[in-house]
Amino acid sequence: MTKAMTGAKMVVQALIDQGVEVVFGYPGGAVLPIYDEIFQQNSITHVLVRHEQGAVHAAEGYARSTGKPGVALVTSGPGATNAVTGLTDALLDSIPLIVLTGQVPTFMIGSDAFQEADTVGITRPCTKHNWLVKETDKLAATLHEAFHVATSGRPGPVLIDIPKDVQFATGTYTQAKQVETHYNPQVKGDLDAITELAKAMETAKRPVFYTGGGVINSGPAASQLLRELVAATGFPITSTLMGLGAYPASGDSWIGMLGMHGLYEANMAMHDCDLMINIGARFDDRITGRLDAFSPNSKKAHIDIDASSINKVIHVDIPILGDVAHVLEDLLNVWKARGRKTNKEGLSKWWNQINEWRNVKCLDFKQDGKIIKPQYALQRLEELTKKHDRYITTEVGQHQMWAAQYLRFEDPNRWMTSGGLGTMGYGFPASIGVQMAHPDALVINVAGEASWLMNMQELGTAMQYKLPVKQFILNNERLGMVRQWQELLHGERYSSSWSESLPDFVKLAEAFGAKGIQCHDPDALDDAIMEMITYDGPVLFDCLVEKHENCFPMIPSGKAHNEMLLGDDSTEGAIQGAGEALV
Ligand SMILES: Cc1cc2nc3c(=O)[nH]c(=O)nc-3n(C[C@H](O)[C@H](O)[C@H](O)COP(=O)(O)OP(=O)(O)OC[C@H]3O[C@@H](n4cnc5c(N)ncnc54)[C@H](O)[C@@H]3O)c2cc1C
Ligand SMILES: Cc1ncc(C[n+]2csc(CCOP(=O)(O)OP(=O)(O)O)c2C)c(N)n1
Repeated sequence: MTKAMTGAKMVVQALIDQGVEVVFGYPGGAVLPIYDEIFQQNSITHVLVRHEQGAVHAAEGYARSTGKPGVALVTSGPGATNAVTGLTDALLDSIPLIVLTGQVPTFMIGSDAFQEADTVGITRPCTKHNWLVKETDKLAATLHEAFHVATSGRPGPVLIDIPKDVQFATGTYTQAKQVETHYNPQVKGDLDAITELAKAMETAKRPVFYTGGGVINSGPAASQLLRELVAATGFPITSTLMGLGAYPASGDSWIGMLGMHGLYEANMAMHDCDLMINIGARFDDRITGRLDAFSPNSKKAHIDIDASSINKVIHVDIPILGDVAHVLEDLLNVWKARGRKTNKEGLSKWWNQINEWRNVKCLDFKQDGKIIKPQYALQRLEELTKKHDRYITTEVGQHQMWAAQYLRFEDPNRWMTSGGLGTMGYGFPASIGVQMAHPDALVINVAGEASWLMNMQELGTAMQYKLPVKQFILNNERLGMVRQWQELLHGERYSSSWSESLPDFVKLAEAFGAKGIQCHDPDALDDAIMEMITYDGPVLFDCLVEKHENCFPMIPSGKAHNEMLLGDDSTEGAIQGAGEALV
């Protein structure tokens, strides 16, 4: 059935037909017809953010915590350019987003019109795909295709630029099912390659599953199959920052996060393994460290839905192109049909070795004295919130890494962090997006004070929509991660890594009508955290922590996995000097 309607109405109709419930946006001249249509309907909730960067990060939080695409709507020119950081963030972390931008009327494009920017040009490198729609008749089909592209294969952000005259004009609405798409990424893996992997699993003496964000992207079935595979084989499993929760932190085979700030046992297992099974991870440089020293003696398999991800950084012996859930299902079937074999003797020795590495206790720290250690703050946060229906977002810096180390994730889609782009300012708006999707859940953004200030205006959004997001700020009055690198790698020359004019966060919260809590005393911390959790509204928690604490373990850039720095409180202390590290 086709129907005549304006372009602006088509936008709203297409969003409704695609099952969209929430749009994060900010109005302006070039999108007013769409805002007018939003005003006249009740199916979609529009959340007015305070900055377009906030809209896109909120849409990311919504998407990552639901598995559904996030939607943002912004105006032309500065609205679109403000969205660029969020788009790039979503592209690097494979988050499905649909970003709609207004554009000047078609007949004015190229005339330096008011608030004109070449949005498709600017966003081409930071979207999975983008479109400038010049005819109203093509708008609905483009919108439906955009949802398909954003969510199929490797997910990512897409953008549709809609000139104002296209919004005003009347055209024919196309239903989603009438749209023919030519983008159909391969989801089933090659059975020969899967059988080769099953065979390698039967004989491996030192296997390890190296899992990543692709397991989360693939959906809940992938996490279930992963759990089954790990339980059936008894192989150790590690994950990247982006994959936390796909396998439970309480699971028997969990050896912790790997990488630059990963656990000693996870990195050593990666370095010494003889079979590495990469499931939906992309050999990021925070993982590999020095490439020519990366896991020198292992056979490597890589399951990934994006052909361009395979053999991009690390050459693998068994490439498997496909969706994690599909491939794991086939892998389990093949491995079971071949007799469920593993090398039991080898595996037992391997676990003995891993347990020795575990004894290093790389996350140990001492909370003595009257100053709160950031690790302690997170340990207490974990203890007091773990039984809740809890979602965590983070900003970027040391606090982000400590959150990954000390909070424990049992399920997928509970952990939202900016991994690839490392965007300070991501966590607060992302927490707003998560809370919109899960109104009754406990949503906590673990933040550093510097990152949090980058999108602090969103406190207005949290107040307006009565979103009880908790902002847990580990305040070290420093750009902590930068300060740490300067201490370890730049001769303790602390160039511009602290702020001399931080606000009073309690008063700041109160100025917006939110609750502010400050805590500096380890003995008062539990009560203060409980006050935060039980307060029915947004809270800004200013947790004053040790200012010069460093985040360990740490593999300095350009070093190998077995050249990790450990903190003084772990059993072995610092293993190697960081002096010649490449930055
Ligand atoms: C300060 C800082 C420190 C960091 N330190 C660490 C660290 O110590 N350890 C760490 O792990 N990370 C760290 N990171 C994050 C790091 O930069 C990368 O973002 C992260 O390691 C990438 O994770 P990933 O390999 O799981 O890839 P993702 O970016 O999640 O990519 C997923 C991969 O899976 C594929 N994929 C997607 N969907 C599917 C599907 N359905 N089926 C199959 N494949 C699919 C994609 O094509 C892609 O190759 C740090 C970031 C910051 C900001
Ligand atoms: C937008 C942006 N600018 C700069 C950086 C570089 N950077 C990474 S961590 C960091 C310091 C973060 O400080 P804070 O938020 O207080 O967290 P801490 O490291 O102290 O926990 C900086 C400046 C970044 N990641 N993002």
